[in-house]
Amino acid sequence: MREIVVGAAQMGPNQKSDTREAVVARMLSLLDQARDRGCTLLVYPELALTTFFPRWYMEDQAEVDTWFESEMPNAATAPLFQRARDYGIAISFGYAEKTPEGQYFNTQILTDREANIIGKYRKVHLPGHSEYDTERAFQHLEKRYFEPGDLGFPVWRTQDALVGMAVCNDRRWPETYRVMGLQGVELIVLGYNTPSVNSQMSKEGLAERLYHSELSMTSGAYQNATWVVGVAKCGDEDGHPLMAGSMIVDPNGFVVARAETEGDELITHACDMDLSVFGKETIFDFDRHRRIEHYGLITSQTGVVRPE
Ligand code: CDV
Repeated sequence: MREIVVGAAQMGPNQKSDTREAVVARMLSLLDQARDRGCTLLVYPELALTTFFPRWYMEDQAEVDTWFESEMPNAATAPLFQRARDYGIAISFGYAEKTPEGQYFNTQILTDREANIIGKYRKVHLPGHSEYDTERAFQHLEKRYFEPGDLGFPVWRTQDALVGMAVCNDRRWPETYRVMGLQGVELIVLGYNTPSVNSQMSKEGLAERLYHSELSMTSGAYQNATWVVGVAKCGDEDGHPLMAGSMIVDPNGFVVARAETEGDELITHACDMDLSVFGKETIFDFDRHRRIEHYGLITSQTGVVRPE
């Protein structure tokens, strides 16, 4: 059996005033728990090291830069990489990346069990806006602070499986899963920071937000016969509620583990990679059943064009 014991390390809120070191101390505690539960891969959320700073409007680029990491690992995260290496646990987490060329991305990395970074993904689907929006209950300025990811949706062979990544809003887009599905992905790991309320429609609250998140991940898992692990940063962050709902979904679209709190919490599951084989060889055997001659609009057109 090709088994990966996956941990989803849901994190409670990171306040604006929290240091990277204080956040990493909590990540280390989750890593200790993951070791006790036999994990070989531990997944943390999007922007795991800081608060979800795109909720704040900033004009001073020097201030914006304080939320970004210009190298990984760095002094603050070195203890996490060291302990992961000591335990033989691969890790994946999100952070704001500033490249040597001065580009800014919402990034997630994946290591092997020796703590070497073997994969990097940069968020493709950036939600929100780039200028201050007076119509919203709160800001979501990802389009101001990040560029769309430039690495596509690769998958990596590790722990005898094909593993891919996505970040937050990417989980709502079927294209995310399908591009990885076409590379045979067996496990998709993703982190998210999702406000508990829709900033543009206050009546869309926690229940709807949790439902849409689950709907997206379970359907992506089923339609591509892959494991999906979604990990939240949640709770009251800088006075803004983020939803929880971290979960591990099997290749048939069933939730096999689910977080119960809105704080630091580890959920785990021994994921059998071979569970994805049946779906990939039958109803979702892409090679036999896909009809790409009818899918051209998906890559030739971005928005909706209605017939006259
Ligand atoms: N961090 C995110 O990408 N959040 C979005 C919100 C804005 C909807 C999400 O898809 O969860």
